[in-house]
Amino acid sequence: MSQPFYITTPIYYVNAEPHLGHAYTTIVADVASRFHRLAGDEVRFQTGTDEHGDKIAQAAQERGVTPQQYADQISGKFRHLWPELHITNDKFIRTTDADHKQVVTSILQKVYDAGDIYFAKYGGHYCVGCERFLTEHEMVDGKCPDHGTVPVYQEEENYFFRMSNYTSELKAHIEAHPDFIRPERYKNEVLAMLEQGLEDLCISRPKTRLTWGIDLPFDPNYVTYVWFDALINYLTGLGWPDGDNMAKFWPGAQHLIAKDILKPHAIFWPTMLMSLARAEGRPAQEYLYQHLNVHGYWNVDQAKMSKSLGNVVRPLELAEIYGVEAFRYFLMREMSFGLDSNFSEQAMVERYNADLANDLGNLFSRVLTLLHKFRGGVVPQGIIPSSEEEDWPLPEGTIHAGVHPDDVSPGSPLWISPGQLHFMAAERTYAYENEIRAFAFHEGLRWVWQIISATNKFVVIHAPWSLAKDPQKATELDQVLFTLTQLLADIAVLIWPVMPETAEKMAGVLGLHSIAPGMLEKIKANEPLLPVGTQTHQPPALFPRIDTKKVQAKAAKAEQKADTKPAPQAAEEPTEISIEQFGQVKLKVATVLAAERIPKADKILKLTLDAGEDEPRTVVAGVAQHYTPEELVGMQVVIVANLKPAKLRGITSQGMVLAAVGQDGLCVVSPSKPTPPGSQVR
Ligand code: ME8
Repeated sequence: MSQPFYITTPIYYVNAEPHLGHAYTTIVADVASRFHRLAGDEVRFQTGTDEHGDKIAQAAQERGVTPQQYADQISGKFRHLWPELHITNDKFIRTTDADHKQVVTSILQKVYDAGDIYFAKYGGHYCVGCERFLTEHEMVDGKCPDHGTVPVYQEEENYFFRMSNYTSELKAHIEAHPDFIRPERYKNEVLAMLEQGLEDLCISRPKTRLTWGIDLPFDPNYVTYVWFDALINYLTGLGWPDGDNMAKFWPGAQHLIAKDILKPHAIFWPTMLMSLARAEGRPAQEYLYQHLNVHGYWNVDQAKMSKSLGNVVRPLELAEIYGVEAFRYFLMREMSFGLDSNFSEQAMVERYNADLANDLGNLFSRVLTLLHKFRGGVVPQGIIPSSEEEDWPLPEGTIHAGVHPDDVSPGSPLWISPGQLHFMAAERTYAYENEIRAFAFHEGLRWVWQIISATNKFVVIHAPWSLAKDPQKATELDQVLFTLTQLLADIAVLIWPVMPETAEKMAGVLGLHSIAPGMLEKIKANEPLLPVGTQTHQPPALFPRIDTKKVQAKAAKAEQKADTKPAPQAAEEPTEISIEQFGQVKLKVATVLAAERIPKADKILKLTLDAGEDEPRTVVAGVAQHYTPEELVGMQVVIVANLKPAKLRGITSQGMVLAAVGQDGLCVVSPSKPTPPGSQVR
């Protein structure tokens, strides 16, 4: 049944140019939108830019332009990038749009009139990077864990939103709707925050400090706090309060964000919506969004992307080298939605060659070349048999029907009949659909690649070139080529949300006019997409192979450059150090979450450690000749936590594991009793 689907990305700050992270979120939203269009749903997809607040005012000031000029310039960069990445948003919203200002003003007034906003004095630790006050609990060693900066203590009179009043109502909603926030790990994180209790939210900034914002309707001396302003964009874009789109799309609203802005979306926003519902005398359920979908962070070459590390990935540069389609595919296939992922050009090239050039590209050109060679490029007579109807001749020594499609894994010696291949494609399409609906894109693509592998195997098993030699086998050859061509059409439909241009190119060559709603249903129902007699065209090379040697050489050169930086002079070894000097070394307990061998390195292991921090750390340790990875997992170790990161074999090591060097070899230092990760060692 067709359902309206409303998806939003965060509105991005205009203090920095678009990078890999922004591109990923927006591509995910595009893939989800395209999938829902393909499934016949009515879709609305919104993205945009967040333009008020301290950060933008500061960035504009540094460049000597007005905040509006600066916002216009950077917002334009985002707006122009999206079509280049084949993004099909229906709306691009800016928080400086007049209608948005109007909506924010009106919601503020309603919430104020209903008694949920009050005036009070407050002192707190303000992080400009986060644009919010951090609680003591959130700070690590007195710093913002996300920005590594010391928040500024500020005391002033401000307006506050009674967020704390909604703590139990929000908790009850999350518990009653387990997929309100997904994947589950983020739901648990939010429940833990609620468990600690909520403070009220400061929602104003005095104009003496900041003028770049929307005026509070009930006090002209203040502007609205940027998050209260920004979150409301999701309603403005639908024409709140009574645009047609509001009634149609808001009940199915889905937000998409990365983990960095979980708290504003999972706590500020739903409590704001609950308050708005209360102010209007409506049940909160009518205003709460349907799902918050949270993904992890992209790191680059194992390190956090940052200007200072010079590793910020610009989406267009990659798209220019590898093509937009391959770039979109890589991002969707590589990241397990919800977890962090590492970006490297090397990995991208490997996936490109394996999945796109070898599996998909070869299959496409191979099948069409055979079809042209033996049947003039015309889809021959054939059927999609049900398993009962199928009476396919058995080659000697093979196992026949009754084989479950799950057993037909690439490389297995099992036989696949045409009926089984079609049946498998239908089954995998159901699985693909479920995964994409649940935002598990990498899993969805895995199912599609199983179809591609099985089809490649089908070519080898049935060897059309041998069938063609025997005139008695003409009907068999027809059926094999019919099945293969239908499978190419199925695959084109399934990859369309991720690689629309490639899919349309494939469809055009196959004589399928367009990829349209209803096709997914046909594949699931085992109905052919291509009528018998369809004339196909000669296949173009979809994904020419990339020379990995060239990419490796480029990476080696970059690494060499980094390694040849002059080494610091070895200082004369002091015999004694002061307690202050020792105090500079931060030692911490950490638990080994994972340990992996590193190809072509027999002395070192890559360890993933829980050091009681927001994210696990990667540390490269020279213990491979003394411990197996399995022995280390679960073990507690002591690390030097403030050692300058160093790159070893292309991996950035964020610390050092302590070990005693005895006569019998090396022995990792471990606390004598289980100790919470992150505990200091003194
Ligand atoms: O937070 N990996 O804007 P922002 C994955 N204006 N995704 C990343 C990423 C990375 N390394 N870096 C950024 C804001 N992103 C607010 C939002 S919404 C009402 C206001 C993506 O420009 C990801 O989607 O800092 C993340 O949540 C977002 O960019 C943050 O964008």
